[in-house]
Amino acid sequence: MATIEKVDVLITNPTRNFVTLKVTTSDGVTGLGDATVNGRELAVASYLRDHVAPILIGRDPEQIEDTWQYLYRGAYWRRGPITMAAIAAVDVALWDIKGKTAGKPVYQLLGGAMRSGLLAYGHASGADIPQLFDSIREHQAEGYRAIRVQTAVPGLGQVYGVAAAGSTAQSRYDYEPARPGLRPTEEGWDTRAYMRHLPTVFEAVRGEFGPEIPLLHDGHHRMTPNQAGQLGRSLEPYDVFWLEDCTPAENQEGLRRVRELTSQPLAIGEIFNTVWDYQTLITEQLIDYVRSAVTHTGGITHLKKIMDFASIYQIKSGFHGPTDISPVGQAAALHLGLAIHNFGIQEYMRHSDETLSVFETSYTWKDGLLHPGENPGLGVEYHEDAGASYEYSPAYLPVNRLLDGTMHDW
Ligand code: EZ4
Ligand code: CO
Repeated sequence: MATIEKVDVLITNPTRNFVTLKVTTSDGVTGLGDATVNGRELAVASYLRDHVAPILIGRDPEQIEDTWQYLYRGAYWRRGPITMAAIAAVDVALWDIKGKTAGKPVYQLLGGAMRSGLLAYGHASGADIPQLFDSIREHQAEGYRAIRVQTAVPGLGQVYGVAAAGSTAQSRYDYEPARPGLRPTEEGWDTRAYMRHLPTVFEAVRGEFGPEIPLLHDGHHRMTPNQAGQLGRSLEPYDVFWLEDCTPAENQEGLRRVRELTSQPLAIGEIFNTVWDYQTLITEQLIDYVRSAVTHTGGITHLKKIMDFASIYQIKSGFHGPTDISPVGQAAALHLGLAIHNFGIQEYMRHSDETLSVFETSYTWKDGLLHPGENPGLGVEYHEDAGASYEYSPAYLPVNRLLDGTMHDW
């Protein structure tokens, strides 16, 4: 029996920080897992290096479920983004090893392909309507068949989801919210101004681009349940594919009020880390899409269970795929998405060329569809020399204040 012989934590910053776990077996097989938690990277790196790596040495790399339970139950302290990202990294690295050992892509081990490719959406944004239209056209030219729409709000400065003014398609591609620096930048926010403005944006976009193209929007945790219900109602004429994170869903029961008010499809879960965060949302059918990332929700093993649970309630996947999910995390999402019945849509932002010089991927993008590729395992190679040439440097997500200075959800 091969054993786990070496566990390395690799940190790199090819235009943004990434934490990657590399597990090596006594047979010389290596597996990769993504452990990047945006703005809190070193906490996961320490968790893995100081507390997980030493107890993995000597274990059987084939025992994925046992190792998952060993780390989850064995920590005693349950759940939380740091713990669950660390467990996810180990889990994904072990799936990578199992695939390489079997000579099969991971999706085959998960039951095989359910579809020829994964419908993906990209991020269009603009400071005003003409810029937004240009951005949507650029995405259509890139092959995107579904597009997320975010705009500035009149009277407010930089807000979530809008690419910084003056950035080019190359450097912008796409909206990246973490900013390098020793502390977070501050943004200003007014929910009522946003709620008045957004329906006019969707009216304009539908007028220009017609009824067919799936359009998405992210509310980024900023509304109360009543406000979310009102916004959902005002978007109903524009057939929005999903309204994401309409409230901070820590209070899952709050979504009952949103559902009472609107039939607008809802997506939630990018900051969730276990099935327990979804329990009420799923059993009461209070959402339509699960937004989790493999990276932040305990890995392929745990997110597969969440999706199987969700499938009973006709709830689909819409896995988180921003640039702070590394190419390893993105590949894991693609293998899982290809294999589950209740796949919905996959978020896809292309990584920078620097990132792709460290992480060599084999997933493909064609006619608006992603495919994880046929390489054994995840199909991602990590070039350690290139990675080591980009040193960690602190970067934080912004914080949000209401116009009177009150801290608000960002
Ligand atoms: O703010 O990935 O839907 N996508 C998002 C992202 C998140 C960032 C946080 O790291 O909400 O832009
Ligand atoms: Co989001």
